[in-house]
Amino acid sequence: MADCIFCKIAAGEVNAKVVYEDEDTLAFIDLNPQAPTHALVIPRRHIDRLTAAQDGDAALLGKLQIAAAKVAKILKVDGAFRLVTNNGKGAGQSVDHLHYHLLGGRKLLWPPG
Ligand code: DGP
Repeated sequence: MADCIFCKIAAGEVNAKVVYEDEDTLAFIDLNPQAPTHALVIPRRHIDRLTAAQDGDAALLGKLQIAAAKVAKILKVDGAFRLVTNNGKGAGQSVDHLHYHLLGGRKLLWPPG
């Protein structure tokens, strides 16, 4: 997608602190961290949000989860972390490219706000 900031990061056109990448997924540190460890895990291919995913995206979504677990290990928060996606503006989604927030390094309260 031409105007998508996360597509640009995935293409290497915009800088980001990349902590993990493979052929289908990418993870980088969030610009506006909400925890000592805050990474975003994205598919390279543009999908607007989780509800825009199709049946044919099942393998990619699985890879995203596996990538997230690897990122948690790389960032040394695999003992305690939260993986969350904001789906839609009302849920706080500000970038229309599917991404999971991986948060850790502090006590994570439940329920979230
Ligand atoms: P959300 O509000 O759920 O759509 O999360 C979007 C997150 O993306 C937000 O925490 C800030 C982050 N973000 C936005 N633009 C950039 C960017 O250019 N680089 C990085 N590293 N993070 C970004």
